[in-house]
Amino acid sequence: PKEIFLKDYKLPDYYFDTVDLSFSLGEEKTIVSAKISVTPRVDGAASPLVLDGVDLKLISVKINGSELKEGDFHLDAKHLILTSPPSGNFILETVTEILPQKNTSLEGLYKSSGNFCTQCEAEGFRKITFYQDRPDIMAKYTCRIEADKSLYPVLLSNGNLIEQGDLEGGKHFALWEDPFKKPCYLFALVAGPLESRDDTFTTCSGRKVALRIWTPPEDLPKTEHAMYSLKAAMKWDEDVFGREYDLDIFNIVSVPDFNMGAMENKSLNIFNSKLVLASPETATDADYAAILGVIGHEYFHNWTGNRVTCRDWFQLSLKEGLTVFRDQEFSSDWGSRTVKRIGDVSKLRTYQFSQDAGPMAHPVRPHSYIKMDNFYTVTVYEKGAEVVRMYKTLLGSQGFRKGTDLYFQRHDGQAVTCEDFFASMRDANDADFANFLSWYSQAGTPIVKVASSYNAEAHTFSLKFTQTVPPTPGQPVKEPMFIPVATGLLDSNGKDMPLSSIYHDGKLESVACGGQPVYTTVLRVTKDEEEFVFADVAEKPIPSLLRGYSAPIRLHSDLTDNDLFFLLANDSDEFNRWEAGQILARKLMLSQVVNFQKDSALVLDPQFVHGIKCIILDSSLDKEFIAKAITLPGEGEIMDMMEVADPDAVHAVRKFIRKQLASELKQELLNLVKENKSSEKYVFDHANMARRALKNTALGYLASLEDEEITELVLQEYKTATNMTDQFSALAAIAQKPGKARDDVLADFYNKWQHDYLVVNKWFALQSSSDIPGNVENVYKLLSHQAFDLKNPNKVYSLIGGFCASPVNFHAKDGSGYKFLGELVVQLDKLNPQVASRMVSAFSRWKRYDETRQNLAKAQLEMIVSANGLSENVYEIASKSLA
Ligand code: B3K
Ligand code: ZN
Repeated sequence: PKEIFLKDYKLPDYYFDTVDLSFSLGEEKTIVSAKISVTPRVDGAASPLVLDGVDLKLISVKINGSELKEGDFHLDAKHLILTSPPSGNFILETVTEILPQKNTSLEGLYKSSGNFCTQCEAEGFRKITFYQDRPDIMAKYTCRIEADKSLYPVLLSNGNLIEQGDLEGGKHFALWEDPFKKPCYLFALVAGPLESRDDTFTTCSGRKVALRIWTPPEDLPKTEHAMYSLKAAMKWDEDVFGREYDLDIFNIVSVPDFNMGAMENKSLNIFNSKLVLASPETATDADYAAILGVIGHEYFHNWTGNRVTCRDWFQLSLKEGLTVFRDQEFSSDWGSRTVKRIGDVSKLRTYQFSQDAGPMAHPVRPHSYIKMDNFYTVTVYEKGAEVVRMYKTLLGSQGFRKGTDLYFQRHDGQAVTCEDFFASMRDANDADFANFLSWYSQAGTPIVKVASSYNAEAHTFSLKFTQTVPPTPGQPVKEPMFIPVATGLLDSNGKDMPLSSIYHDGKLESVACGGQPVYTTVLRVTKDEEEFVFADVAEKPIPSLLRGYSAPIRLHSDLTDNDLFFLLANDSDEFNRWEAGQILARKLMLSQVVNFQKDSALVLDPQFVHGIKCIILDSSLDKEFIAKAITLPGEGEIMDMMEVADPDAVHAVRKFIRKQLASELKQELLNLVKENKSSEKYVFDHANMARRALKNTALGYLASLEDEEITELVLQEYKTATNMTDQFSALAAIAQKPGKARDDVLADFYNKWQHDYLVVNKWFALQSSSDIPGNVENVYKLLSHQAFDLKNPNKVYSLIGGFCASPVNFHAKDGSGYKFLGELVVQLDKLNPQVASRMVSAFSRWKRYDETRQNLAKAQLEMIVSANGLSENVYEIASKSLA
């Protein structure tokens, strides 16, 4: 397999100006005709034109109307090379044959439950027709689709419908024209028996946009929330970023077979149905929230990704980091900013930190790849979003907005790089960003230590920072990073102290801002070692560091447990209240892991119980915040902090603390359940969601007790639930313990919901991710369940992905979990390399475990790497994991 490097980027020799595509969709094969107007970049230089093409059968190729003969072109498994094209502009026409019905990779053109649909990002367009499949080739497209009218009554593509009509033999056609230039990865086509929910949105300049969400007819009632989300997103982008929609129509299509969440094709977004369809009875609050966020995300791409796109795939974070940031902000403005931030930071810590510390660690802008699909990662997306967030932290809201305005003004219609975004931010604000660009080029999570001291005579308070960035593959030595640390100081009453000025680099810098008192300031840490000294600090403060999680780093402060309990109770920065609780919980869990490994008794610190109790009883707090604050850090996060990860110890400790908390706070938890009963009618708003979250978190704790009465209570909750959030939480609570009650409700749930594949997927995931001893056996059985299908990515993510997410069973010491995954990856790879590659990633941190486990996991990785006909996708992850 060939590795591709950022440093080798070259401008294309040819540009494409217009592309006219024509599809004749058939049951056996599909014929694709393409007519492309080609312009050489440099006049007169007639270098070969290399077109990408995979799994295509070439029928004919013409230049300026005359058919090329053998010798005028060269065909290999991945390319069509025109050896000596004419100098000057010319017209290239190709006809190719493809087999969408046989395409199980779900990349290019394929069939999903009776519908034709496409997925072209990153490099799927080359499976549709011969093309320069790279994002810096931007052209205007038309697309004519011809198909059987009764089987495919709806024919969609990008842009506006300009012509349609009936044809002989029961066929019909539609002609679409997209007035905007676009890279081919944004091309889309859909054909099938779909119906739409229709609505309109009037833009800020008064244009009326038709909105349509397409699904099979029976699913239409479940698109109300998606439509609500779309309209909210359109309005928000106008209000917050000044971005107006640019066409008269916006389509969303929902399909059940899709490799990822969704795709932002110009004016024709295609979605995994689990991110469109929702009803109170079948979808949870988490599903509703995910739909809001992803509908927003794909819509926001219209400006950040489509109007301004990436020069090459190494720049992926230019659109993804920025668009994730935008969807995070959209969801924050919709609900609770703190709770959203907590969720996003937890995700970053659990998945991105782990990736950043393992063999697949790569910078936000990777330096190389074998398969681009492997780089749609938490690093490019979530860490990329943190990088964008840091600009905003440094510039403030207004400065940040000036930066994005300039970015759109300068680059509309262009394919650009991360430096271009950086330059817009800098130039619009005349800002000094020091070494900020290294966030794009250096991998690894910076570790920052802080030591504090108070000088009672001088009334100064000093913070000394030391930073290191750990080595990552290909980057043994790192430069210091530019880390914005938002900081406040609390007085002994827990109130924020006004900040006046800071000594730094031998200068006294004023913090004050136009006479207004300042309570949080952003310290710019740019060196290996650096000191900041706050002046005029009347008493010894407790520092609140990295407020709102102002940089994606691991922070080690010298705060004592008492300081942390104080922050948990008092910090005006709600995020840091949660954070203080998490730091305490992590310390506690790690200390008990040591006890477990020494066979000593596990104990729960009463001060911790008290801290949790205070949070539960604090009626001034947001209920969803309380739910988050009483939830312990995940097992992965704790294992990540250990020399040798010990899944059994971490699991036992987390279970012990949960049960102990439940028993000591039983009454308080019961009260939470009682006081936060759901309203009869399901309402998706923050207040109602928060009540449900708190009640269900309490229920989960209670169910860990051996207590008949509680089992009854949870069963009752299950039976009387009127929405999926409550019903599924109760089911999950009961399913914690093996036994008849568990078996009965699981069977009942399946009977109730077997007709709804999205609910059945939840049922798969709940069972596969269970920590019940020896669960691998159940998962094998579920593989042959009638509702399971290895060809459907959602089912794979639920059953196989779910299993790998349960550390005790996946890392079972007998190797049964590893064997299960190894076998499945090899099978899956033959059907769908992208999905197989996502699954094989579960092995990548094998070196973190003890020797027995290491050997077992390594053997599976070696087996995979040596499998016949292995895809480049899986090869890249597996071989890098072994290296
Ligand atoms: N841009 C797509 C992801 C495409 C993944 C290709 N393997 C979805 C998104 O981030 O919005
Ligand atoms: Zn995206």
